[in-house]
Amino acid sequence: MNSFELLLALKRLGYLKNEREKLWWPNSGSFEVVAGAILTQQTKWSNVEISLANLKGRHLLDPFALSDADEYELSLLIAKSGFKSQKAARLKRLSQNIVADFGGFEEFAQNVDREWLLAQKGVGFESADAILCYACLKPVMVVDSYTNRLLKGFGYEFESYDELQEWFYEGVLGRWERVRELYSFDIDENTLFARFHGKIVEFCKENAKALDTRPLADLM
Ligand code: 39A
Repeated sequence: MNSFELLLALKRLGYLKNEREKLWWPNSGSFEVVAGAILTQQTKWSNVEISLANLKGRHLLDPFALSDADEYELSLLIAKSGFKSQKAARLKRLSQNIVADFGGFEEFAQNVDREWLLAQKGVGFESADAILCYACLKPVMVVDSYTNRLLKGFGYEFESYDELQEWFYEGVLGRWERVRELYSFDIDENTLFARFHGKIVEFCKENAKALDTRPLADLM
């Protein structure tokens, strides 16, 4: 199997089922995704939504406002997402670095690279790629625990994050004309990878129980 065939299978099953957001991640292209990528580490997305709503209510979904926020107050607003002190400190420091190195979110989104993101405290491969794909709208595929789980179900074991990510790139970028034919609109690489990752998360969440007990071939 290649990643194009996986894309086809997920599309045939009807994913994305939630079409509210074209890029799947709510408010893609905004600073909110940067905050969400940190908050979502080791917790459920429903908890992140509560934290993000709290930050929004205090006008803190902005790198300048977060840079100046009181860290303790911040930790209370994001408490639902867990690791509240650590995440508050990391959010604040990341915001300060965005302001210091780029001067604002738009400049950050245009100019940041993976190396800069990976040098930030608390930003690993998955968070860096989520920020690149969904906040900065770059053609990057996010690889997470759902992705690993799904591919393992097909008997694939990858040695590293980069190797698994490369598997995704190879399978679809080498068949771009066929990818384009799957969509009723003119799809670009960012949109494809953003939605592809969303399909995987939706599928794994919907089939969480079955994935533990039944062969993947029965579900696809
Ligand atoms: N685990 C997740 C999600 N589940 C999600 N959505 C649903 C919308 N996002 C954006 C990130 N991580």
